[in-house]
Order: sequence, then C-alpha cells, then structure tokens
Amino acid sequence: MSGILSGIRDDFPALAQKINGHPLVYFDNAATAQKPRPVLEAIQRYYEHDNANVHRGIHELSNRATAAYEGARERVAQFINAPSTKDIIFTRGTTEAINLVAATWGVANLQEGDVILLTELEHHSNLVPWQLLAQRTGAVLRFIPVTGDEGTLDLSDLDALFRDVKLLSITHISNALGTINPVAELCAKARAVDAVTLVDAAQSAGHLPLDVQAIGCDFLSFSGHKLCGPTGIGALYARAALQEAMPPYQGGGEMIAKVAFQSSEFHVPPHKFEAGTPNIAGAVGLHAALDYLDDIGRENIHAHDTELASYAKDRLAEFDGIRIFGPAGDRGGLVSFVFENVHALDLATMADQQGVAIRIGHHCTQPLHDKLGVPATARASFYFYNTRAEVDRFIEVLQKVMKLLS
Ligand code: 7TS
Repeated sequence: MSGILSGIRDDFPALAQKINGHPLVYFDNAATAQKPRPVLEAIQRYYEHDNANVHRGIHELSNRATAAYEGARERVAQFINAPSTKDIIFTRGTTEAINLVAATWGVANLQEGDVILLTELEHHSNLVPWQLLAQRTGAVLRFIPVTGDEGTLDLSDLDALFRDVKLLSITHISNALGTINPVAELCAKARAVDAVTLVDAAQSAGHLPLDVQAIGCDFLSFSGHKLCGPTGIGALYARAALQEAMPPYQGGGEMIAKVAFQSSEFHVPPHKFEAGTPNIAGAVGLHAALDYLDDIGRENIHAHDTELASYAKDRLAEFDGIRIFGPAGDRGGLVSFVFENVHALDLATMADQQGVAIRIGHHCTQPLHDKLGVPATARASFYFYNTRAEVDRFIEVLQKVMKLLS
C-alpha cells in the first residue's frame, strides 16, 4: 500500500493543516471522509462552466448539466454493478434513502404482524425509520443478536429469525464495531422466504468492492460524503421491478409526467422518486469521488483499512484497563474502545488538544451500546490516506493523556 499511498495525502488540502499547533491526525472517517482536489475541482468546474437546471432546457448549459447529472447516475450504477441506471435513485444520503424505502415500499407492502428483521448493530438511520413504519402499519421489529464485545452476529437459529419476515434491512459494516456482516448469505436466506432486502452500505461503499447483483439485495444505500464525495448526495439502489410498484416519495417538479388540477401521472422510475431540482453539483462531485476511489482500487483500500485497524488494535492492547470492541479477524477500518478509569469525553478533548480527531459517544447506535453496557465508546476510524505513523502518534497522545489523568 505504501506505493499507492505515496503522494496521495497531497491531494487532500484539509489533511495538511495543524490543529492546536500539532499536525492533524484525522481519525473520524466513519463520520465523514476528507475531500481530494479532483472532487473539489470537479464541483468548481461544474459551477464555473455548466451550471443550469437539469431535464428542463434545450439550451447548451442545461444539456451539459443534464449530461453531468445522468452521467453520475451511470457511474454510480457501474460502481455497485447495478444492472441499469434505472435502478439508481439519487438521495441526500443513506438516511434519506432508507426513509424513502420505508415511506414508499414499506407503506405500500407491510401490514400488521409482518416482521422487519434488523440486527442489533444498526445505526439509528436503519432503525428509527422502521420504528416509525411499524407504528404506522402494525409491523413488528426483530433483531439478529450480536455476540458480546466481538460484535459478530449470532446466526445459530436462522429459521426462527426469518419466520414471517417481509423485510430484512441490515448494515454491511458496523460503524460502531467494524463488524463486516455476511450480507450475501443473509439476503439469500431472505429470498428463500420471499422477503425483500436492504443493505445499508454507508460504511462499506467506499471501503470494499460492492456488487449488488452478487449480494442479491433489492435495495442498497450509501452516502457520498463518506467516500470522499460532497455532503448532501447519496444513492439508493432499488431494483427496477420493485420501483414500478412503489408509490412516489415526494411530490413536485421533475417527478411528474402530466399534471391536472385534481391529479397527476408520474414520471417513470427513477425520476418518479426525485422531486424538485436535484443536487446536481453533488452528483458531479460524487462522480469524481468514485473515479478517484477506483483509481486507488477498493481492494487496496480494504486491505489498508484492515491492516491499520489491526495495527491500532494491537497497539491499544498495550494499555492496562482498556476494553476493545469488534471482531478479531476481517473488519472494517475502525476500532472502538473504553478505558476503565477515564471518561471518553476527557480522552477525546485532550486528544483534540494534541491534534488527534477521534469520536466518542454512542455513534448513533445507542441500543447496541446499552447491550454492551457502556454509555459511550471512543472510536478511531481510518481511511486510505491514514498511516501507521499516525497510529503511532495517536498511541503516543493516548499515553500522554493517560499519564495526566491517572
Ligand atoms: N448507516 C451507517 C452504518 C452509518 O455509519 C451512518 C453514518 C448512516 C447510516 C447515516 O449516514 P448519513 O450519511 O445519512 O448520515 N454514520 C456516522 C458515524 O458513524 N458517525 O457519524 C455518522
């Protein structure tokens, strides 16, 4: 990886700064990734040369904006190996994508007593929309349990777990523990009971090669900002056959074919689900980000993530009184931990004073933290631009903090 890494940090202006007089060590990548110059330049170029509204004009700029926006849709389809651009709906991100499925497919298809199967690892974005849907429809939520601090799924009684399941909605990689779930295996099990499937790929899309056809899911969501793209843009893969039968999400311009005072006919999918002026510049930035990642290679990114996470885990294990979470083997690029005698908030605040950015809290997985019996964990999360030297610096800072606090 060092060959791939050499020079890569120069692409990220934000990484070159000092925080409180120390070089920034940015270990909050599970929350959002930094942006490389090609992404920033693509957005700037779009606004300087091509800015117009899409699908509406016959003038040159509108044609260019439409081509850029639809080109980004094509790039997203290719990135996740979707069979067609019709399968790709642009959203604000993962959260909106999941809410869209709940509000459209969910409302149209779920009834009292139907089971929505989730895991205990889910981010609130893949939990609260289903709670709201359950309240509305009488469906019930069931959870695949996690086994202890390792945070892997207990799949010992799949038949019982899948009884009466109409929807399986699971995260690919846990943002709190780094667990990589066997999504293809679970989607196959769901298909065997005619359940629809959604994969929350917020933590995996920028970190692993993704193939929706190999996974065999009906829906898959991700956010652009976690994979070096801009905020406010993400995508929902929705199998075209399912989209046909889904009611619209929001009403407005762009999503209609014909409007009369009393009723409307809707545009064909995916446009039916994209009301109003979309985030065109966001789609352009996302396109540039996907190109950037594929130049590096997602296999290389995953290998680097796993290597850094396991190195960080080994170095953290040098501390007394530490509890480290997450699986032992293959894992996403993050590590979560708590110290027996030090409050996570004190730890993160003092690390920040030394230029090290980590996150503390429940990471939007409060029920999981309740189950683990900790109100908060500290999390260091990595990306391809992070280095072993930064992990060493992080450990050195933790050693300083522990000395001061104990
Ligand atoms: N699902 C998972 C697994 C996530 O990690 C996140 C964000 C989301 C959904 C929501 O994504 P959004 O882009 O729509 O907000 N995770 C985190 C995190 O771990 N720290 O901050 C945000």
